[in-house]
Amino acid sequence: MGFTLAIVGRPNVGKSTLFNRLLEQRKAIVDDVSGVTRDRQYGISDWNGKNFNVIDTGGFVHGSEDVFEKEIAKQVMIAVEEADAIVFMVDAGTGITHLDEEMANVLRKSVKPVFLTVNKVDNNDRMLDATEFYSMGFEQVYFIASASGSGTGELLDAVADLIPEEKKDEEGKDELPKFAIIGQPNVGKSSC
Ligand SMILES: Nc1nc2c(ncn2[C@@H]2O[C@H](COP(=O)(O)OP(=O)(O)O)[C@@H](O)[C@H]2O)c(=O)[nH]1
Ligand SMILES: [Mg+2]
Repeated sequence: MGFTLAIVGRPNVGKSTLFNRLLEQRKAIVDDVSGVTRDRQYGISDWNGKNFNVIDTGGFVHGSEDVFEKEIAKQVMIAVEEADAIVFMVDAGTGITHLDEEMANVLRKSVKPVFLTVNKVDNNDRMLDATEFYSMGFEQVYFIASASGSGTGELLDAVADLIPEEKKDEEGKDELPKFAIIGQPNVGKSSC
């Protein structure tokens, strides 16, 4: 199955834009309307020669504020369960919102690494505003602009650092397992 990175955050912060950038294809629907990506989307990305799965989580538009928040909290928990690491995305354009705080409360309880990722840091002014997100108390904070790709390299370096190297021999070829399967043929399924 390999390493899995989940992108979570309230609607419209730019999760699908980052997801598409990681996949280098426009798979997720990106839209100005909140909650366009309804379901989770799965893709495979690679960085520094390391492959990993990416989950783009959706937002929800139906229901009361209460239902909405519960659904988002549920999504976050599912993503956290499925993932090895989490990109928690927030928006430098809007600053910290109530929903960001709610999600942060869920994510602070996670034992998995969380990268607080402040998106839409398009320019220096935005960078100044974005520093308010340090107050959320996450150890790892990254400032990016998914639309242009600015800052995404540093984030991906940090993600890739968590992924173990695949074993290679001196010639760079994938190392084959150094054991043989012995026994009578066709006596049962191999468990290897
Ligand atoms: N200014 C700016 N807008 C962005 C950036 N990344 C995404 N957006 C815009 O934010 C809106 C929501 O993006 P989307 O990826 O659908 O957000 P999601 O709901 O979190 O998946 C779209 O209009 C994007 O073009 C960015 O780095 N800078
Ligand atoms: Mg989306």
